Amino acid sequence: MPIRNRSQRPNAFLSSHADSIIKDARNELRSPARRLLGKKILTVGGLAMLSGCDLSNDKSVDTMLRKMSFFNDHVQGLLFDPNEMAPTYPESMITKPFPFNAFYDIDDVPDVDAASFRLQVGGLAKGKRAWALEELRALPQESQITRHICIEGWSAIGRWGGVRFSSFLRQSGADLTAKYVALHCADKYWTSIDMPTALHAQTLLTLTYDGQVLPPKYGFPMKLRMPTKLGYKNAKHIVAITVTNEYPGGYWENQGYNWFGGS
Ligand SMILES: Nc1nc2c(c(=O)[nH]1)N[C@H]1C(S)=C(S)[C@@H](COP(=O)(O)O)O[C@H]1N2
Ligand SMILES: [Mo]
Repeated sequence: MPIRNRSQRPNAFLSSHADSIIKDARNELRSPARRLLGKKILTVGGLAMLSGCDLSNDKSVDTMLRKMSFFNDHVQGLLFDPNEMAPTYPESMITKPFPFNAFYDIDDVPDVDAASFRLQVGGLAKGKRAWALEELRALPQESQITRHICIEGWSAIGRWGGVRFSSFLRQSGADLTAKYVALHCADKYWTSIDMPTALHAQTLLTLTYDGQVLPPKYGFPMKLRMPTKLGYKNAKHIVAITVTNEYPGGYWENQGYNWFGGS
């Protein structure tokens, strides 16, 4: 959350009129031209700045921002074009070595046992199937060279290979009309994505990095790669997937990162 100036008093007018501000903004965005404008300005921080809001610990302001953040997710969801592809790159542009990042040090990367590993699919999915690694490797594989963008200020190009997530979800009997797909990881990290992104053609359940079995630091046994989303949405070490209509949040999202987290 962008804290502009903690010493300034919260804008009492804005905080007490949060509902009508949100309603006005929503009406403003009904026409397509306005939506385009929204694409440029409607970041959580941008919206807060536009409204001249001075963020503070004040509870009502916090509530307003929470609403704005949800509103922003909604708008981003509307703007998401399932047919728009993220750029791909030539092999020569792969970043070497590809950076490691997690909410802990590289020495604490989880060690997942390949033989006993089962990927659990639960929630709104028929059969609640569990997949062994070999079964996932036997499905048709695709690969992509795309850019991973981390909110902490770095980006890198890498090559990932694996199963198209939309076909995986179909084969798992997932309800594709559900709102969310939650990703639970071996390191207690979790995140969740919107169904249109889950079904995007470039969203891959990756099992390899640069042609090799995905190494532990990059998320063994699997990382969900979405070049349309920021790094923190790209869950590593996935052990369970839940299809749901209840907002699942995420490790960073619950600490203020934008939930939609993508384009
Ligand atoms: N399980 C898990 N997945 C995670 C994270 C994490 O800490 N744990 N960090 C996220 C963040 S913020 C980034 S930038 C990428 C880093 O992936 P990399 O180590 O392959 O570069 O993983 C994402 N997925
Ligand atoms: Mo990140």
